Amino acid sequence: MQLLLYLLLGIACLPITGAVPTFYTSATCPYAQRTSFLLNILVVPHNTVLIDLKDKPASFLEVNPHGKVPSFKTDQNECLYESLLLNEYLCEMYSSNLLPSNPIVRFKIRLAQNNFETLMKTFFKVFVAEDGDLNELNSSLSTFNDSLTSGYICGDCLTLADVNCAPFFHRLIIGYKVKGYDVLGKWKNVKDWWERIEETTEWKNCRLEDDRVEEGLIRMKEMMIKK
Ligand SMILES: N[C@@H](CCC(=O)N[C@@H](CS)C(=O)NCC(=O)O)C(=O)O
Repeated sequence: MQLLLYLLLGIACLPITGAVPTFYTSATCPYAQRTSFLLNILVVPHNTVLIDLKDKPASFLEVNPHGKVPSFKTDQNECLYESLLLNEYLCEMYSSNLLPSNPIVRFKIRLAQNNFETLMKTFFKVFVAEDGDLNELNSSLSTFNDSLTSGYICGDCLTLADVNCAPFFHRLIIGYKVKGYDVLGKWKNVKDWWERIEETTEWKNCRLEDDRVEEGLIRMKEMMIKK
């Protein structure tokens, strides 16, 4: 009995030798911020490596030859990337109810993300053009506002759709502000939804300062105009 106890306690004290996953991110990337937000919610033990995208280290390119963030090296040495796919993997791996197993709910989450991506494309188009037409964007935002009646993008609780859309919505709010418009003042459901996101500690812990978001948007605009 004593021997058994000793063995059990001894095993419990063995150092954990399994590798910890590594998350490759950059300071301002909204795609990587999706994954930061999710990793915070799921409390996944991991190492974080901040990549300078203008000077990518060889060690990062060895992990992901595409050189994109977010990238995630699993404890099995698999490199995963593409934020939407990576975040689905994380939800599945860590059994999160942010992506329920019900196929219809999963479909709705993916559809909402799809629609949101279309909205963001319109936003970027309007933001880059000096005389951008706001009508199309306003109509998409109105539809988005109507879809938020239950509190979150897919119903009455936070799902992966909210997590994946949040970093981009932050850019939209700031981009609108730069143009002199107040998105949150105009659409009530959107405002309430955004306040719910802003209240979460997990978002606060990966949120970028508004000034930095603005700088990033202006840089992006200059680059797009040059092209
Ligand atoms: N579709 C990708 C986009 C990721 C992406 O474009 N990340 C940018 C930073 S925001 C990047 O890594 N750029 C480096 C490069 O393209 O060389 C995703 O969803 O993860």
